[in-house]
Amino acid sequence: MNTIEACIFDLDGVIVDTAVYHYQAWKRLANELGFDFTEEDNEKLKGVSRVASLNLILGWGGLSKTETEKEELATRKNNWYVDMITKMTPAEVLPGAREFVESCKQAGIKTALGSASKNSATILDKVGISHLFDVVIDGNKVSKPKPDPEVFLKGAEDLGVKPQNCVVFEDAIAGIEAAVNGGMRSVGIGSPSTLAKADLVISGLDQINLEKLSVLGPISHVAG
Ligand code: B16
Ligand code: MG
Repeated sequence: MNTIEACIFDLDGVIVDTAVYHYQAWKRLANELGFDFTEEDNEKLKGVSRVASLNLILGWGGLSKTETEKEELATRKNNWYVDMITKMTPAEVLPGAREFVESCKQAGIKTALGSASKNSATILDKVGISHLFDVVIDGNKVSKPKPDPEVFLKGAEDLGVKPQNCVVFEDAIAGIEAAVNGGMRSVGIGSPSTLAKADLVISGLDQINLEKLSVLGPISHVAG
């Protein structure tokens, strides 16, 4: 079995729950445009880029907009979202996330962030965990959305680790598919029925440690 040399973490839904802020900002935009936006709708946007999310929402509202109008709407939503995430605190790191990423680093496993968000630097800074990631690949650095593996392959490349030696942690179906498409093992965060293509599914990073991770493969440099 291939050794595990790097762990690549999605941000929203794995390290922090920014979906609640995306929800509030998209709902406000939809309401201003004259239709409603539910939490169920929001579920479908997890892991989906900002532009793709807007296109879906406009479709649900039965609206058609020009590219210039779409740019203005996406900016409006993002400004509200940024207002909320700049108020985030370290208490908002999801249970077990900080501890697990720290334990990876201590064991000599390299760590990367692999997120669709263009706001990942602000979020990591506000919750005080920027230093836990050797490499950050986000929506500013990639052009192809998950399930394309670009975000994770770039993370592996920048870490200097082969894809087959990486494990991806993801809460979105498209994210698990991106890991599979990139030739990486994956841990799904959520429900086993939804994330059936993941090699292992847990409810959150508080449910895993290095010993449990090692069911996916040997860890090369566990510190003594
Ligand atoms: P932004 P992830 C994703 O984060 C979110 O799940 C998704 O809802 C959001 O639309 C996307 O980031 C883009 O975010 O508007 O900040 O660029 O799960 O890939 O970490
Ligand atoms: Mg996610």
